[in-house]
Parts: sequence; C-alpha cells; structure tokens
Amino acid sequence: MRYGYFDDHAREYVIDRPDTPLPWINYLGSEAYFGLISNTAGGYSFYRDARLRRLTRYRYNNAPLDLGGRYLYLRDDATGDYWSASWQPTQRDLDDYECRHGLSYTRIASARRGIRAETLYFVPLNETLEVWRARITNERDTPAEISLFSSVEFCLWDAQDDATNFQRNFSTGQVEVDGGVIYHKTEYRERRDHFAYFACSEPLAGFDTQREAFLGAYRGWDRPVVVEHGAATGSVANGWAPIGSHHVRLALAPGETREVIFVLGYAENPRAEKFDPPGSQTLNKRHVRPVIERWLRPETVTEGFAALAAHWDRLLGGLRVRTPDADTDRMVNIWNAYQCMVTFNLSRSASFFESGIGRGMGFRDSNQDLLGFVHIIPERARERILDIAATQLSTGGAYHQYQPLTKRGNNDIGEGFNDDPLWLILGVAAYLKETGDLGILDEPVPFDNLPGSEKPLYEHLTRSLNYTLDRLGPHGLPLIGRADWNDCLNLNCFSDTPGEPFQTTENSIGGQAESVFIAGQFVLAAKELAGIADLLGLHGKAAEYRAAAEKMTGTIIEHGWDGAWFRRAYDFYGNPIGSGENDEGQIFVEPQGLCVLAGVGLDDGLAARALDSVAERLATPHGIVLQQPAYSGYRIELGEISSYPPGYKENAGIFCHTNPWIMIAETILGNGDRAFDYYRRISPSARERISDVHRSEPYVYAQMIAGRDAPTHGEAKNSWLTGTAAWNFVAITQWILGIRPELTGLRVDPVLPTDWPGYQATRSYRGATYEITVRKPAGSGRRADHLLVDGERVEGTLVPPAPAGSTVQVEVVIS
Ligand code: BGC
Ligand code: IFM
Repeated sequence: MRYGYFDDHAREYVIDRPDTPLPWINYLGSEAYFGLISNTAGGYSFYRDARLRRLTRYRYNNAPLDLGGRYLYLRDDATGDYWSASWQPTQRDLDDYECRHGLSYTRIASARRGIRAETLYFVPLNETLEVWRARITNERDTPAEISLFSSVEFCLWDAQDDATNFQRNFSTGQVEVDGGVIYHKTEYRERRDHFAYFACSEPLAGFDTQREAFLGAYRGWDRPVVVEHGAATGSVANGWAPIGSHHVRLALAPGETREVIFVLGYAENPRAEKFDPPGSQTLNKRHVRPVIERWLRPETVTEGFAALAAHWDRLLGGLRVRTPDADTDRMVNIWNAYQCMVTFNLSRSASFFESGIGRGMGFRDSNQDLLGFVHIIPERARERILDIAATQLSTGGAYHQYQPLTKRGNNDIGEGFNDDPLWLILGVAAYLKETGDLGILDEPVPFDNLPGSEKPLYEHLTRSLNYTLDRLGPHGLPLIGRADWNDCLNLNCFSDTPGEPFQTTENSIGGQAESVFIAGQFVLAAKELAGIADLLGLHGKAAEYRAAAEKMTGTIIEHGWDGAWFRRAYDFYGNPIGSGENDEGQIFVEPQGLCVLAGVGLDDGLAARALDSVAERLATPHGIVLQQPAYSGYRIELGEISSYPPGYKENAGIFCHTNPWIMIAETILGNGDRAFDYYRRISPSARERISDVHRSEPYVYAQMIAGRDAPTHGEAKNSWLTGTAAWNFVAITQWILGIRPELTGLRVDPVLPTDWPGYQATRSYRGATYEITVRKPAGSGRRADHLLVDGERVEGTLVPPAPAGSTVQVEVVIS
C-alpha cells in the first residue's frame, strides 16, 4: 500500500493523504537556519543549534505523535466553519489534500468546501528566516469572506530548559508587537543579542501572542477559541506561553486567489550594540526591518525560491545516472544524495527521532557521512575534516561525540569507542580520492583544540593508526574499549552484583575484550594510509603500514575465523562472540562486511564462504539482520545489545548501515546480482509499495528495519539521520555502478546485475566531466578489463586524470 507517489521530474515526493503511518518529514534550510516539517506542517525551527537556539516549540512523543508546527487556520466567516490548511491540528475533513516534499522545501495544498489553500514553506539561501507563502483561492461561484490565522508557539530558546524549567519559564516570556510584526524577545533582557520575528504581508485584522488567549482555557490547538469566534484578541504575552498569530480577513470574488506571505526569522544584534546600557527593553530592530520588508514581497519570494532550485541543480549536477531501474535512478540522482546533504548539515542532532538536545557531532558518524557528500561539496568536506580532526586527542583517541559550539565531548571513562580514530583515516582518504588535494595533509591541526598543539593533519592519521596498534589484546586483535561501531556491544561490562544494569565503569579500563570488526577496519585503514604515504613519497612508511595490515590479516585468519564466517569479538573473559560455539549471537554481519572490504580472505575463499553464510543465515526479504540468533535475554557480559527485544536495533534488527558493507563485499567478489538484490531489499523507493509495512518515509533511509525475530518484521524506524545514507550511496554508485574515485584517478568498474544491458552516467571529477556509457550483453555477469577513453583503448578500468574543464567520453564495453 502507498500513501503517495514520486514525481521525479519535479524532484518531489507527493503524499496524497494526510494520515501517513508516521509523520513523513522534510528539512528546510541549508546553512544556519533549519527546520523540520512534516506532511501536516508539524515540526520546528532553530538557528544553528537545535538545543540552544530553538525558535519554535515542539513536544516530542506527543499524542497525536506529531503536534506543534507551522499551522494555518481558515475560517468561513459566513458560516463559522473552520479547518486547518494542512489537516493538522483540527483534522477537519478535506475535499482535497496533497503534500509535496521537495529539496529543502515543502508545499501543502488542500481544499474544503470550495476554498483552496496552497502553502509553500522554505528557507531562502543566505538568510536566517523561513517563508510561508500561502495562496488562498475561492473556487466557488459566489464571493467568500475568509479569515486566515497563522500560528507558531515560541520556544524559550534552550529546548532542554524550555521543556523542564517551568517555575522560571512561566514568568520570563516576552513579546513586542510593532507595525504588525510579532517579535519574540524572551532572554533579550539579559542577553540583548537575539530575538525572533513573525511577520505578515497583509494588513492585520488582529493578532495574538498569548497562548491561552488564542486557544482558550482548557482547549488545544485543534479548536482555538479565537478561530472559532473569528476574532483575534490582541493579547500581549507576559510570561506563560508566548505565541505568534496573525489574523487576516480576505474577501474573495469567485475564482480569485490572494497571496499572503508570512516570514518567521531569527535576528542577532550587531555585536557593538549587544551591551547597550540597561534601560529601555525595546528591541533594536533597525537592521531586521529591511529584511522583513524584502521577504514580504512576492517578487523576492519567487526569486528566492528559484535560487534554491538552482542551488540544488548545482549540488546534484555532479553525478547523474540513467539505469534500467527507476528506483535506483531516483535514489542516486535525488533522494539519497539529498539525505547525505541533510546528514552533513544535521549530523545526528534533530529529526523526529532525535530530539535536538541529546547529541552533538559524532566523530565516527561525521567521518562516515563525509563519504556521501564529499563529491557534492568538497570545500565544505575539507572544513569538516579539519574541524573533526581538531577534536582528536593527543593519544590518537577521540571524543565519541562533541558539541559543535564548544568542541568538547565525551570520552569520559578513559577508554573510548576504539573504532573512532580509524574512521578519520577513511574519511580523509575519501576526500583525497575525490579532490586530489594533498595540501590538506600539511594543514596544522590541534589536538583537543588546544592552542600550541598543532600538528599536520597527516600526523593525526598516523596517531589514529597507532592508537589501534598500541591497544592490542591477548589474541593480537584490537581492544574494543567501550564498544566499536556497534555502540551496544559493551564487552567490558561487568558488575560485581549480578542482575544490576549494565554499565561501563572505571573498572572496565584494562578490559581485554577484542574486536574483529576493528581488526578489519584497521586493515582497510592501514592500506589507505599506505596509499596516501606513497603519494607523499614516504615509501618506507607505506611499506610499514602495509606490513601492519598484513600482520593483522594473519591475526584475523588465525583468531577471527570461525570456520564459515568471521567471528565478531572476544569478550572480557576471552570467550569468542559471533561463533558457532555460542548458543545465541553466533554470526554477526559487521565483520563479514568490513573484513572483505579490507581484502581479508579474498585469495583463500574465506571471503566467499563468509558471504555465503550471510546469505544463508542473515538475509531476509527486508534486508540483512545484524546477528543471529537474537539474544533472548539480557546478558551483562554483552551489555546494551542484549537489552533490546529480539529483532530491534542492535539485537538482530536490520541495521541498514551494515547492509551496504555486504553489497560492497559482494561486488568485490564480482557478484553483481547479489549486491543489487541486497540493495533493493532496503531501498526506500523500492519499498514504497509496502509503505503500510515499512511505515517510514519511502524517500529516505531509516536507521533500522525490524528483523525477523520482531513481531513487526519490515517496519522501519529512525529515518533520516543515519550513516545508512552515505554507505548506500557509496555501495550503489562506487561499487555496483562502479564509478569510484581513487587516489590516482577515477575508476569505472561496474559490477552489475546480469540482466542489465548497461547504464549511462555523467560524473564531475576534479573539475572535468566524464560521460560514461556502460554496455554489456544481458545475461553476462562479467567485469570490464579495458575502457575506451575518448575512443582510445585503456587497459584496466582506471581513467587517467583529465584536465579541469574538459569533457571525457568513457565507454565500458563488456563482451
Ligand atoms: C544506538 C542505540 C544506543 C545508543 C547509546 C546509539 O547509537 O543506536 O541503540 O542505545 O547509541 O549507546
Ligand atoms: O555505529 C553506531 C552509530 O555511530 C550511531 N548509531 C548506531 C550505530 C550502531 O550502534
């Protein structure tokens, strides 16, 4: 069952009924001002930091689930009938409803009893505001008298405090209404530096800024008394809950459309004026007036919206593909790339599943996100790398997560998540492969942002590698620390009191648990660093890194191989995890993926055997589960992984992030059919027709799909902010389609499903444009052994680098 359809031409997903199984959301904003918006206009906005500068209030886990947003109410003043233009919150029946989520904008259209409303929501480039452009049309053959009410509920800036500190906050809220503009100025009294404004393009019949006056006592957003009566009260909030609502009266002739523009924005005072002497509490709004006036003009809005579309044309123009599979095309060309950009902007901070107050930037997460957006915005990827690397500790270790503003984070118990540092090497390698910008390796970067500690970025990479080598366990495998990629595999957890909740404590320091996953990741990273060292002419170092990789490969085969797959780990007591010896959790997906990616077991058949085991034991129609059998009960020696009910999250859920590792591994072995089959199993677009089972948005990946042990097998959760976006993008574009940047050029080595006759693509790479055509006989699963580059035969699959500005024709002919 579907709840809408893809409009690929418009690059939109069109939702045709409001009651989707979960809020299906979109993001507004691209640099400083962001918002989340659901298909019924639910959501909130913030400036830079979803916790500390939240403009509008949103109550998570509400009932109904999605309540609070950018709501417009319409009222037929002749009859008193009123409704919501986006269905929520009144939920009055609509004769027509459509939500179009596009690239950084959302358009919601509806009609009731001959009155049509279409609202476009977006954040213009380079502005710290959002525009709501409402068009109200009278489709009746008689005149209509319509009242339009806007509404937002202001958040008192710090979302955490706003949701908890009522004894203070019920007395601090302040607004100012001036010239029809509602200014929210709580905190201005002491800080004098920031405020919000909410403006309307039309003359007002009235306004409200006190929630209780607007809603009425004991009423909710579904039936505001002001809307019911059709008259605003002019309330000015003092304490309690400041809101913004404009009342506009529209007299519409038959067929007439009126456009009403609302602008909600964030303003900061010029620095020099921040510390005005106390006295007048009146806002300094000289500098925002012109901005407001400009954005209330229809021409500005039209131009701003066109500029946003052009921005996305540029961002997505760098890679365009035409394959025999429409789901693949729309994911690669539009939605997967879009999701990668959203993870770049938001990391894991604010979604409908991440509250915007919990997490900062993940060291591991951000490095992996890079893999998905480096080709779209290489300059910003460079900044991001330097920013992340500057949080690395001098030991080579890392804060697991850090706050973007303070750059401080959590690595509170001495031993961190021991995979973290290695991701920096993989992130930097991806950047170098895309850009060839070796200069970044010389950039001075501090440790823990301490002035004076700067070392070239290259040294950070070597410390990352040594961090693993300095922490090897009894089998010579890397110590896992608190956990590795799998946050919940807490093998150094133990408690003197059986039955106590798991915890990693100071006692865990010195824990001897080892990770085969990190071992595979180390081999991969050491080989990458060797390639980088070679480019720098450090051949001796390169040889050292390769030797370390080879030694670790030997250790994996000796202690990490279980007979038919790679083991997962050794626990605190030296027992294997992810082994046939275990009663539960016998096989885990992660090491099968990472070890094969690293090239372990390619020559001796172990890799192929491991991937067969994945197919036999872990693959389901909805994707590959994380491990089997699921843990049926809690085990203190395993930690959080066993705290989840079977089939959810890390306890045998389909953790989508890991699936592309297997897809890539399959392509390395040349199995295009299997790789693509796995790709389609979790592709949101390919799952659209089972939206009633999948339940999350069909246009973006979710972190998890419930595994076969769960009663809700196939149900997706935690959409949008997940490393799944980047890794799937890499799997399909770089390994299945095979267009893969390397340190010395662009490789084109497709590993396609046998029934494909080929595909076409255009890829920008280091300033040149590559027009790629792949042709192969249907039924052939072979790979290319040569290319035609501008008609000339080139042995192998590496396209020699072309001068910037040139266009290169690349033909891949597989016979
Ligand atoms: C995992 C969760 C876990 C949390 C805290 C997240 O990354 O997905 O399952 O509860 O980390 O460790
Ligand atoms: O690897 C982690 C990631 O960093 C955050 N979400 C869950 C993953 C698996 O535990």
